[in-house]
Amino acid sequence: MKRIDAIYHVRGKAEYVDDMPLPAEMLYAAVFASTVARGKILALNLKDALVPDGIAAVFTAEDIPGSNQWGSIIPDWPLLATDEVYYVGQPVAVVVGKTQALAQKAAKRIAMQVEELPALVEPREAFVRGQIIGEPRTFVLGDVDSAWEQCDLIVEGTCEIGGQEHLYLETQRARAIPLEGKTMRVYSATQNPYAAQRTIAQMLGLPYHAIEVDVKRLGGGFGGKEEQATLWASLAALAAWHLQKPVELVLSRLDDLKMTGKRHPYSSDFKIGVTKEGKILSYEVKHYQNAGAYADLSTAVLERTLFHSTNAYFIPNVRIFGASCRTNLPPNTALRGFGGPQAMFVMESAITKVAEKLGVSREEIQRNNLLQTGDVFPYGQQMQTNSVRRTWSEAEQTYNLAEIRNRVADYNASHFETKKGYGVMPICFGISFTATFLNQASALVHVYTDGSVSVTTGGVEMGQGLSTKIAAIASKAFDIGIHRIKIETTNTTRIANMPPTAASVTTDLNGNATLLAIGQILDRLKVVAAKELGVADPDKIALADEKVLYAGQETDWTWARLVEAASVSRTNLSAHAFYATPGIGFDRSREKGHPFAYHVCGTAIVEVTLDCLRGTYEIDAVKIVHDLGRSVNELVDRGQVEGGLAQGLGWMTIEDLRFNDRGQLLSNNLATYKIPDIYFMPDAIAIKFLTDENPVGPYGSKAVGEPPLMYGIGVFFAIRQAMRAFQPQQEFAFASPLTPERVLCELYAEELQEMAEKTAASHTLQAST
Ligand code: MTE
Ligand code: LUZ
Ligand code: MOS
Repeated sequence: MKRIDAIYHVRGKAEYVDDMPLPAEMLYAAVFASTVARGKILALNLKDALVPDGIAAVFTAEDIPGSNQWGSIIPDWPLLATDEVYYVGQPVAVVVGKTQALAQKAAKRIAMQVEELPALVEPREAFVRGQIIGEPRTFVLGDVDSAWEQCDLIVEGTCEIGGQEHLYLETQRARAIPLEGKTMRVYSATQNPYAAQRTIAQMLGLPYHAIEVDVKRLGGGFGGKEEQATLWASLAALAAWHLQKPVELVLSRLDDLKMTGKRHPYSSDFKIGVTKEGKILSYEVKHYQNAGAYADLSTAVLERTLFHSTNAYFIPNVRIFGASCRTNLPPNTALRGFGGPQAMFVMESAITKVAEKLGVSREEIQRNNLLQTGDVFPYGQQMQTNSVRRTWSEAEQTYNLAEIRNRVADYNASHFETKKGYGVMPICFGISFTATFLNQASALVHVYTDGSVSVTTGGVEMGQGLSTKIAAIASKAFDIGIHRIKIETTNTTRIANMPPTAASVTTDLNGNATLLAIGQILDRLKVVAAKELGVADPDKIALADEKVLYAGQETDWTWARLVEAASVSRTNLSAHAFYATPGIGFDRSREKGHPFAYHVCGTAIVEVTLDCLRGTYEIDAVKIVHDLGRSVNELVDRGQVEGGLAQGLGWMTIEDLRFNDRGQLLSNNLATYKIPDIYFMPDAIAIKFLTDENPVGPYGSKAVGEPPLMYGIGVFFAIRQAMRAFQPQQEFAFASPLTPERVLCELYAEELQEMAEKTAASHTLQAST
């Protein structure tokens, strides 16, 4: 089955916030933001901004009637800055005008006097200065300290992990429309309609029911609209509220890059101890997360880092420490993987360093330590399946790892200026929001008397194919044609209190809720059918392929006829149902529990060729075995695996997010921030699925959105292997992204050092003559 919205996408007919008909008298908002990373606001002069024709108003924090503070976990973030600013791009005022261009021009006329203060941009420095958000956390398993003595080899190291820009196609935007009474409808490009509703209501001092948030679809979210879309929706709503006119707020690409948070950079220390045989006995890791200026989701992201710190391995003695460090960067936020990728990168770095010291292949150490059924994670949960080992051996056999190893060795023996490398990357990602209460969802299903069906859930379509999957689930549950199913917009008046569309669980949660709602309607329809057929037992009624069966035999009743009859006999053809993931929970006082409904596992092999004269590389192939479950739509899921992989490869290689020490974004446009394109991706992507039934997913399916991103981590270690083939004696850093520039600098570190010394010497010479 094709995606249900594909036809609209290819014809340019798919509706986003921008495509809705313009309401009369709509105004446009522009944001005036801080240009310094930290400072005291001494004076703010708005007068000049009001001078040009077509400017309706300028709003600041003083115009907020209710709460200026927001944030889903810790409400430490002001919607509009008051006395101080804490990052470049922090909103201070909103200018509203007849066109966007007018509003933007007027915003430039605002004069703000700021006393600039020294900015913090490095997480370790923030940590030393006590700038910590929430509490540092520590997970412990076994006894690390006494385990070191039993190790034959102990190595230590440091990782510097870069951030990542979401680069959703549709930039942040919202349109707020005041309605009768003191109410408002807000069309927001958000993954989290309920958060927008809550925050806007609190900002205006209104009950939640006064605010309706509606979302048709997003042009990508990738986590960047899980928390941060709320800010822009709120600012549009603030202006619309005061002016009693529709107001739209859209960030330009450059403003979006500058003003929004990204994936968290991490600086981490590891210490790992192994036996001669390559068994990991002990692992200690300390993660310093660069959280940016406000809490956002950072503490939750850090928590997932702790959960995934041992990735797909069983290690009996572990101590994992993590701190969320407050710096003067835009608040960092969710991005596909949510702290998991950073944790896994450090684990893989530690294993790599061990392998290099022992002079064995990475995969020898990896294979020796893979999780199996019954193994305990540092957070207390037991591994329920053997799919790490199964995907590993499946990948090893299907893709002939031994052959790849020999081919690479042969190539490297006979080539000097180019080298090949490969990296095997197993993953194990926990499925459920780590905050247990978020694992809930509702669905609302109507059957109309013509047999057509309307489904609303709390999930947001953001390109991941949610609508297609929910439609497939509904079509299968009723056993009626897909053309009869319509997926409605996500709307807070139809579904209340929903969690964000995130954590890869949206189909799991909302699909299950949809099945429960459909189950209610089917039960009622069976009673009607039994009555109409004059039989006693509704349990013997079934629907198959739009026909009514009794005791397995076809009758002359169809779906459409049954629905019509049900309505005439006054049967409720609508249902609302609620689903909450059973059996999960976590005790933070002990840092132990069963936080995840299940794990998604897989193994990838990444192959590269490195040009050792230029530092450039090609990704030759990526070969994956992925634990997918019984897919609801395999084409959509394959797209998620490929898309996630692309985003992971980009994060590790060419996506070079840079700030200077004054907290200014240097990679502030698409000429300086590169993402993978079709040419960057390998020609050969092989994907094989394990298709065991998942008992807790709708129709046995599994979450798929985030885990494949982490296959991309393999590319770092593949390139590193090629670098070591060229320079076997050199110590290379565990620093990402491994851009061609970085590769070159590392390969020629000695020569560069010599050149620098010569240059310095010649300067000294010149200076003394
Ligand atoms: N795929 C597309 N095309 N666009 C997106 O924004 N977001 C990813 C992933 N895949 C995203 C995507 C992220 S971060 C998550 S958490 C999941 O989709 C969310 O959707 P799901 O829960 O339905 O998998
Ligand atoms: N968001 C969230 C997430 O709030 N909690 C999570 O555990 C999570 N995990 C992955 C992605 N987003
Ligand atoms: Mo995804 S990072 O959970 O939006």
